[in-house]
Amino acid sequence: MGRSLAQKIFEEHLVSGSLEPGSDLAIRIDQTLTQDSTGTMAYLQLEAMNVDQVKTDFSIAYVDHNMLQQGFENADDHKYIQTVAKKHGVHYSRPGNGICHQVHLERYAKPGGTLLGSDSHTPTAGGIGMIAIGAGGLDVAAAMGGQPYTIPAPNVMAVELTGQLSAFTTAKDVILEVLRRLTVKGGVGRILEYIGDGVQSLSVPERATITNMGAELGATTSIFPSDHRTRSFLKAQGREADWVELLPDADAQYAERIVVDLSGIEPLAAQPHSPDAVDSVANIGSIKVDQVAIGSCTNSSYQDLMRVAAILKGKTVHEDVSLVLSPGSKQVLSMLAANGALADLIQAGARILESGCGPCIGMGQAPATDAISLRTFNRNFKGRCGTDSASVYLVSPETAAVSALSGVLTDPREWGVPIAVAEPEQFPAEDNLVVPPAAPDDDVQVVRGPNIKEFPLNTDLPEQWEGVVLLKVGDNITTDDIMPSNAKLLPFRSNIPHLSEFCFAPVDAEFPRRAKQAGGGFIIGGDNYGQGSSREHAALVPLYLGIKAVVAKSFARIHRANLINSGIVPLEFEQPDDYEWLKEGDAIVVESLHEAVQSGDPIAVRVPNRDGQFMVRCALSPREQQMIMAGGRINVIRQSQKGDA
Ligand code: MIC
Ligand code: SF4
Repeated sequence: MGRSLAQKIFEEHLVSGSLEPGSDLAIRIDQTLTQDSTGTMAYLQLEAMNVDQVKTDFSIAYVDHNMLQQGFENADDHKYIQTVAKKHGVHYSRPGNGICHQVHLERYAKPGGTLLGSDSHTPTAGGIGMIAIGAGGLDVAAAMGGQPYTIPAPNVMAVELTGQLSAFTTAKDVILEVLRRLTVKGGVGRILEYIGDGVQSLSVPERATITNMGAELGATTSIFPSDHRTRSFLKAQGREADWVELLPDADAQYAERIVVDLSGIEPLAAQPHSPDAVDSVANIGSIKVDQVAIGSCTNSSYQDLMRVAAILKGKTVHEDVSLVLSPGSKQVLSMLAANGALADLIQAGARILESGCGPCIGMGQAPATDAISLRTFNRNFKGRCGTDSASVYLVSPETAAVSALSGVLTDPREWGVPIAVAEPEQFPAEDNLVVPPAAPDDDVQVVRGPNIKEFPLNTDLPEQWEGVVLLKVGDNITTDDIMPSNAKLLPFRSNIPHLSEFCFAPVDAEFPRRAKQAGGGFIIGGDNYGQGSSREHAALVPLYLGIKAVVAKSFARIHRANLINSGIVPLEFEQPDDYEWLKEGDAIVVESLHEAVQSGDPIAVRVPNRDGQFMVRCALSPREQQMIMAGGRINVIRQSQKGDA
């Protein structure tokens, strides 16, 4: 039977388990990446695991998120990451070098390899033919320590691309079309493998825009073949030696298949406040625009930004629009500077930010009250931009640029003459902002500022729990809802006590007070609970507040793993109707917890104040059971170290 591309790479890296859907799959990890907002925690965990030198082929720590230095906190975190990386064999990408995913694609991603990153958009590297997966910091730390990464074996879905994009329709519109069809939970438990004749019409950076936003589908990852286009990209990066041809077998079997005709795609936009609320730009109409933000790990390629520059050249941004540009990498920004395009952008009124995540994670450039912001980014969750009342639309760079000039949402096809930007034959490939690690026996002092606090640890699972329902939330709750991030909170990613005061702030600002007063309790969630960012703070902060379990209709993949890593039990409703019945303030008693965790059989949960009960299930793999019983993954690792001693 023919094999898919994903299957080939998994088989090559298989440590244990199988690819049979429903079973666990443990793979060897070749490369890891961290970024600074999840990285401090990941390296604290690496230290707690007593890992001296990383065991991967290549590990790198990027600094790209917490770039504003309003106080000492972010600079302290950078220093900690730089020194801890140097000590343990990790490369360090300095602030200014660019966004982890963009830089990794340019300089380090390799077809056929595996990459684990403490950021949900790690699958960007799938654009080059790599199995690249986002995970919590603890899982990445364990991979640095040489442990395999375990996931439930996903189904591989073929996304067959036919035809070719027409002028002014882009890779961004392709992934928005996939999101429109599959929704933000349509990728859960799946890998999207792009196949078909249309694939070769897309360059590597275009493919990476598509795999980047596979994260918004909840997919485990997305992948493109490694073909002649991959070879040209790697050659232009001075890395032709990293190229291998990697294609699915002609008779590859896929669990599911969808067909996307590229020729039929038109300019699209995701409307507030979800990446799957997609409609065509033409249908949405000429709404007035207050802000346009271009860049991010989704749309920062040389060609993306050159097309924007070509549209803006010799023009002026509309007087009511603030246009900000956050380029994804030093490489792209320096190319724009060298060929004059940067001058065209500045002259037109673009406000140029440093290479980093910037407004995408609310690190500055929050829009005005009730503003409409068009962004080439990947997430438009309510409040993420830093302004609760703002409405964010996700669009392509072309739609963004044309609208920045007109002041209203504009279909870029109105621009008329197509813009051709040739793929560069050579990129300036200098890695001078990447600091190599020290030699293993060098004496490196790890610098810890006062902002770096200990992370909470759980205790063994008790046999019985009682507590109240502290909060009931709806479907598709994001980790931005659970533990928001913005310019004010990001500096505290290594300070769980401080962050805990803002847990669930966008949903219910009173939650932390109630949780503390009750000494902890339970959260009730709907479908796809915990979608979005990989931040394990969305598990560690509730743990700190005494949350014992989350009972939900279903969980998003990375967040479920983060809960288990922290020893918080993810319980699923047996009957989704019971979700409707439960109320905030209900008392809950869970008995025979050990049996429930170890057998996976449904158990009854009593609700004494309403004289009722409901059934939940705790379907865990043996490995997950062990972590829950021990109160989290760090405890399991510590116990095994004691056993080894
Ligand atoms: C995001 O896009 O939400 C982030 C910020 O990059 C997160 C990581 C984080 O919360 O630090 C992600 O995508 O995992
Ligand atoms: Fe940074 Fe935004 Fe990409 Fe997250 S999605 S890595 S915040 S640019």
